[in-house]
Amino acid sequence: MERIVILTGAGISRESGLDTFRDEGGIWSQVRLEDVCTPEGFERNPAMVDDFYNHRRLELKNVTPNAAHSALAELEKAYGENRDDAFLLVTQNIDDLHERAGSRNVVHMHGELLRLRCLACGVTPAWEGACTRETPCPECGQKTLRPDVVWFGEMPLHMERIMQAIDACDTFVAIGTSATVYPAAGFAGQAAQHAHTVELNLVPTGNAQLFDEVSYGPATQTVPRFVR
Ligand code: BV8
Repeated sequence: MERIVILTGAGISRESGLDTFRDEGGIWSQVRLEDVCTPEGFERNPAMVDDFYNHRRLELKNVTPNAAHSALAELEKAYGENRDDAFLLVTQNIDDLHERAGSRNVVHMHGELLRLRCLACGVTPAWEGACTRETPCPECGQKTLRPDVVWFGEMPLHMERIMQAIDACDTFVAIGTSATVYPAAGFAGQAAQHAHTVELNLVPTGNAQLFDEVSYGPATQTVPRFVR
């Protein structure tokens, strides 16, 4: 069976009602990345960062997966027990829409919105509600919780596993990502050395010339068509 790696970005969740980052009116036009998506920003004003992620947790409760998420879950079913990442879904997104659509082999390289991390004892509890500076860690009781997401300047997660899967894949598909943020933006170039590459995005990205196959338009149209 052909081995496939799929990389998704904020664009796949756009039609579920979640803002992207860099489109017009996107998240980085509403709040400064430096203030809410860096360790320095958290150091400077943790309450502002708490508010930013509490707002997104609340928003996530009111949205549902769309046809693009469902199409990827369908595609994964064809891989059955899917031994050794023959099908791997790598997402830059911190929402849980892939999982709620039924995807199983999902790697969140930028962490997860519905998880916290305790800076004192290291536990990463699932977290649906609001987290503030007064929220005690469920494990050690200390008030040292932060969002379990990867900020700029922090090491993305599961990189070795992702690199191995890309090196071994026959097909690499990038969906709904502007190819702006590294190291994710470098995956297409790595795959293009040996695999068939596909870009499914609203519009061509800066990586467009790296792709053998492209389809531009809303993900709820391009992804089900690609999967069929
Ligand atoms: C790191 C946190 C090193 C969670 C995010 C070169 C190499 C390595 C690093 C760097 C490098 N150059 C610069 C860096 C540093 C930096 C970086 O890349 N900066 C950029 C801005 C130049 N990278 C990092 O800091 C990374 N860490 O490299 O660590 C290291 C090494 C050793 C030890 C320690 C450290 C960490 C990056 C992770 C940052 N965290 N998020 C959160 O709050 O969400 S990144 C942020 O951008 C988002 O989370 C998202 O994950 C990411 C990418 O955005 P996209 O998903 O692509 O979204 P965007 O809005 O940009 O685009 C949406 C797309 O969808 C568009 O193309 C649009 O056309 C399309 N679209 C819209 N609607 C639809 C659609 N498509 C289809 N259908 C639609 N309806």
